[in-house]
Amino acid sequence: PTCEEDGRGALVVVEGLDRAGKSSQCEILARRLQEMGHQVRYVRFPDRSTPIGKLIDNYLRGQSQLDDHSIHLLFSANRWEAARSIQEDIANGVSVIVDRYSYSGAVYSAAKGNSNLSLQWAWQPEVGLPRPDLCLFLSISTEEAARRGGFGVERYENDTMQKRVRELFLSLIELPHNDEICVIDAGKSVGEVAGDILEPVLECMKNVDAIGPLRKLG
Ligand code: Z5A
Ligand code: MG
Repeated sequence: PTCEEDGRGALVVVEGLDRAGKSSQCEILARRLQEMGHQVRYVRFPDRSTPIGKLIDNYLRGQSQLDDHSIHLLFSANRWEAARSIQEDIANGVSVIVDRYSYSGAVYSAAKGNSNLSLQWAWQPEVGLPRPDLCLFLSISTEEAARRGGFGVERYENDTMQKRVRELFLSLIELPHNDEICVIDAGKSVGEVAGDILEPVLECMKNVDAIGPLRKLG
């Protein structure tokens, strides 16, 4: 009964620090929406399956060295290569749930210790990508994240980096034009967080035709 008739789908992005539970929540959300009769696709960035994604994967696993600008642009290119299919799905009434997007892109590059990439510079390649109708920011303290198991072996998985990432995320959220951001307390149980997420997502899906066509990031 809740199947979209001829309206467009919604673009819902899930962002947050490491181990905030983004991937777990995206999976639960996609499944729940499907069970409710909605058409949904789950997309995650980086998408390590494409040729660009494989370069990113090698870099993250420490198997290649790349200039900071270069890897930054690869992360962005990895979103651009998916942009058309996201737009098509949205136009066809499929809602797209995205695990990490442009906010991660800008923040992780700008947080790097000895890089001189500003947040403004890092945002520029994102301009023109499909703009989320809703961005859920899963907020978690560094202490709670630490309780969810130690860091993996990938680049960026260390305390200093995580602290900078957190500060930069918070500075982005406070920008007045970022009205699509909804902060979720991700320190609760998996089930509670899933419940808190569902409501704003359903609200967004209901209102998406009032927003008009999918917008572009500016
Ligand atoms: N990166 C970048 O630099 N530029 C970009 O443009 C993009 C990304 C897109 C890899 O990303 C790196 O790429 C990442 C950012 C950078 N760097 N770092 N560090 P990724 O998305 O592939 O990272 P990941 O390793 O898949 O996921 P994650 O983000 O670290 O985790 P998560 O998805 O937020 O959490 P999870 O996998 O759902 O859960 C983590 C654990 O916590 C797991 O054991 C769960 O069972 C547990 N968990 C989850 N929720 C809960 C609750 N509520 N309570 C208790 N335990 C929980
Ligand atoms: Mg994840």
